[in-house]
Amino acid sequence: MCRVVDVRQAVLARNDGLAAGLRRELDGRGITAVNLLSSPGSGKTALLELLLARAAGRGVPAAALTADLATENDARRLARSGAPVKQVLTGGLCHLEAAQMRGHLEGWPPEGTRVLFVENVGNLVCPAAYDLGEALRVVLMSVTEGEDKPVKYPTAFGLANLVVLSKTDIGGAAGFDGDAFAESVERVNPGVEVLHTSARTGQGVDALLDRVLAVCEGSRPHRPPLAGRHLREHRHEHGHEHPRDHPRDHEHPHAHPGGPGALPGAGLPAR
Ligand SMILES: Nc1nc2c(ncn2[C@@H]2O[C@H](COP(=O)(O)OP(=O)(O)OP(=O)(O)O)[C@@H](O)[C@H]2O)c(=O)[nH]1
Ligand SMILES: [Mg+2]
Repeated sequence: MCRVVDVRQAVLARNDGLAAGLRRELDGRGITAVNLLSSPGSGKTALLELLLARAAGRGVPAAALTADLATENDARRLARSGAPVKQVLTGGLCHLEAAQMRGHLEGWPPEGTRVLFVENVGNLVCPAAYDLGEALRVVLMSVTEGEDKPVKYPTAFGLANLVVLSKTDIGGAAGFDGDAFAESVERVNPGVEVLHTSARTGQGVDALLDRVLAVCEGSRPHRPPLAGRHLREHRHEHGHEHPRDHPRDHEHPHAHPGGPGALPGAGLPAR
């Protein structure tokens, strides 16, 4: 079991190194990368369709790289905006890695691109561990997924620079409890900004684009290269994260970060 953990940590350490290089490279090319994470179907592509169109409307050159296990459906949808779009087929892999990104960014996107949106594979577990050299990590959750998802997926939500609640147009029909959701987010990522969006009504899309452009313009700090390192420090044999001082040889049933009895945000890094 220890050997499995060692191998996994080595993979993450290698990814961290590549991501750091990629971040510098993208900075040098004047490109701000935005990593979009969510479970399948939360509305990443729908939101990106609008973001690309509105970026074009504001004269901001933007591109999108979208990852999928098996289809090119999302690239087809995004290409309708007229923006440069690339589909990455992961061939069954549940996340994107910095090495794959680097391969796809040779000579692409075109010179002058300012924002590169990266739609990760729909999954709230695997992609959270992999830094892609992004300047901003946005984690989405839709109103039909359950208010407790942030505490159930503390790594994904805890490492977000920005949380998006999507499909707010159907929040009423879904009986969504906004207070419970806000509390759940606050427990794993205190103080993180939460934007409400709807790809149907357009709610929140301009606000989200504003946040992205603020990072581009340097008026908001870039994301620190933290994901892999944090996870290496806190990952256990059974795949959960724990506070730094947590005993490694414990029995499993106990409070996890963000779980019952845990300190708010315990074990998760500052943004
Ligand atoms: N009502 C409503 N439906 C939405 C909204 N955004 C997306 N949808 C619908 O939700 C479904 C999934 O949307 P996608 O944009 O494909 O979601 P995704 O996160 O890109 O999915 P994967 O790439 O498979 O992970 C589609 O049927 C969309 O039309 C929204 O804001 N409101
Ligand atoms: Mg999609």
